Amino acid sequence: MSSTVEPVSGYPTIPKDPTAGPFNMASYDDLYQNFQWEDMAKALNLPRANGINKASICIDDHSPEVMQRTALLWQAADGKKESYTFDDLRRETNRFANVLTELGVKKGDRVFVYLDRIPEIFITLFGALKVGAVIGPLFSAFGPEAIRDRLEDSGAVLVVTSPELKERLDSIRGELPALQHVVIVDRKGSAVEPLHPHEVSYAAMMAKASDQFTVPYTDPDDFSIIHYTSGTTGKPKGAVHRHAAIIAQAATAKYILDLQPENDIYWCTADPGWVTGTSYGMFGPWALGATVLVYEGGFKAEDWYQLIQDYKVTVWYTAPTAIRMLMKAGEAVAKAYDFSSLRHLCSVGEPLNPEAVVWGHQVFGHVFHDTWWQTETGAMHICNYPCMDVKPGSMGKPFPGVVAGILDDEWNPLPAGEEGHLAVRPQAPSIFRNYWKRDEVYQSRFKNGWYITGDRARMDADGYYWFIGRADDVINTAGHLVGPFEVESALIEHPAVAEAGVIGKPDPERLEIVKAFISLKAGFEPSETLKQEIKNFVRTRLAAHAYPREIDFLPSLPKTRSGKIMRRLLKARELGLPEGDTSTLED
Ligand code: 6R9
Repeated sequence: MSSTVEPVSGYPTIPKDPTAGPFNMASYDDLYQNFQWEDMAKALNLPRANGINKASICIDDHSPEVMQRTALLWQAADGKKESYTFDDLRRETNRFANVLTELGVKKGDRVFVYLDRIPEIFITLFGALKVGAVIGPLFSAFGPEAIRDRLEDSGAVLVVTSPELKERLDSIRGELPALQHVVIVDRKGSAVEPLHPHEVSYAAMMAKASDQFTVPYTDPDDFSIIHYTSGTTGKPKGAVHRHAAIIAQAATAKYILDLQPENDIYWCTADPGWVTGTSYGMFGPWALGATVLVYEGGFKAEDWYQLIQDYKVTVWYTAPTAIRMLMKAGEAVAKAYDFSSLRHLCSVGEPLNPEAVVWGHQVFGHVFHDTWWQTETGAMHICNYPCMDVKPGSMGKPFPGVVAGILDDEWNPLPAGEEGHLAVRPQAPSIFRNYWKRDEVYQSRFKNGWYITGDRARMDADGYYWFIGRADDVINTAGHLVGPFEVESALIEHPAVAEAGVIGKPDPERLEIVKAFISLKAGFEPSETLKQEIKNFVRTRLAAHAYPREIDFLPSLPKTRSGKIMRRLLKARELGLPEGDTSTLED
């Protein structure tokens, strides 16, 4: 794979990793030419007598030898450790499937899980998949408004949560008429007895439940999971995936994460509240029978390094902001740890800057392989492969079975070198099947047979893709997408706020931060105290990652004549850029 053009980032190409495993593509081009999704399905022995149920594939249907292998290595924030074999998970998820059946949960019902990163997340999510429920993981940092939007929109009938997180749910319980049951996982023994009539104890129900359960027939097209994702306008939309997505998740876990299940200890740092934490925190790796490490705690360079050393992590999937934070912690910290177990590193969620690729190569002895995909694509789509030379700063090439394109504004393909809309043919089994109850928005994402991703990019003459930016106003802060409208909606609920406009402001560490421009209601004066109060208001109601880290007070906000706040203008002014067309600006 010789390079015919100068690397776009200006950094020299890094030759492919000599330690890439036996599963890697002997020749990317060869696999690309001959690839069939059907072959991938056959390799997973699909479809089976009971169709394609993600839980059966990931948990139950491994060889007797693999069933005894460790599926989950868990470390709590306080250092406590647990481990579960596939067979342990099979019995526990069967029990939870029986609990759900007893509570009357049926195929197609929405079951949400709102827990910290503890083993019960996986037990309850897979238990729910076994009964044919559509699962919805909720990030535990979400506040009441964020969970209300998702539970209300999806019509969830059951939520699994903890006594600690339940308070946030209680405050909006009255707004959720479809919600019938709340299952309380009480690891710390802090639940206040007696429970409310609609609440049940996880431990009590599990103790009585049988560990035998027969997974009913599941059609490849049956919905499996909803992930809410933010757009420019409106509340977050629920991207819905089907059970057949597992084919793409397993294939990409094999070829891109290069997982060799009999040897690897694999660590995905993403929370199951986000698509990376499900597609690659559980589905892909477990479909292959790989051992997954899950850490409950948050980011701290020393803790992360200690985990890699203690668990002898071999394959590591993380995100650019985390890598930049590790860079910031300095090489001296890194030098104190043994990283010799690591053999393959991957990254996702935001553009991976070439400096981070080069730094990773120096510190860990391996290149971070950037992977591009979205909640909507359900699985990795444009990536760097173990067998490929890495051009630092590039997202890599389409996965075999994926056709990508760069399109002009009329949705026609552009030649190499030109910037345009990044689009993919909607043919991978993992591509989303709808936005929950928003079919018209879903349909609007398809043009000329392409799925329009909302990103802008360019392809070079070697077929490598380079990310340019978002085509919309969606903010990417530390790998989390935040819709400006969601933040604006939360802001205007504060009693002092008259109007709010929200933009993403470039940031060296987090890629972007959320910045709000606010005009105050009569009788309120701008002050630092008020800024703090408003920040806190959004932080506790919406989510810790989505609150505005910067706020400017303005006498009024620039609006179109029809009254829409012009975020584009706010951003141009903030960045000192030309204001562009302001003919629609109100007088
Ligand atoms: C998996 C995930 C998707 C959006 C996507 C893009 C950005 C993801 C990227 C990347 C540059 C990469 N993004 N991977 N940008 N390089 N390797 O992150 O899903 O939360 O839906 O975000 O994130 O803008 O469109 P999701």
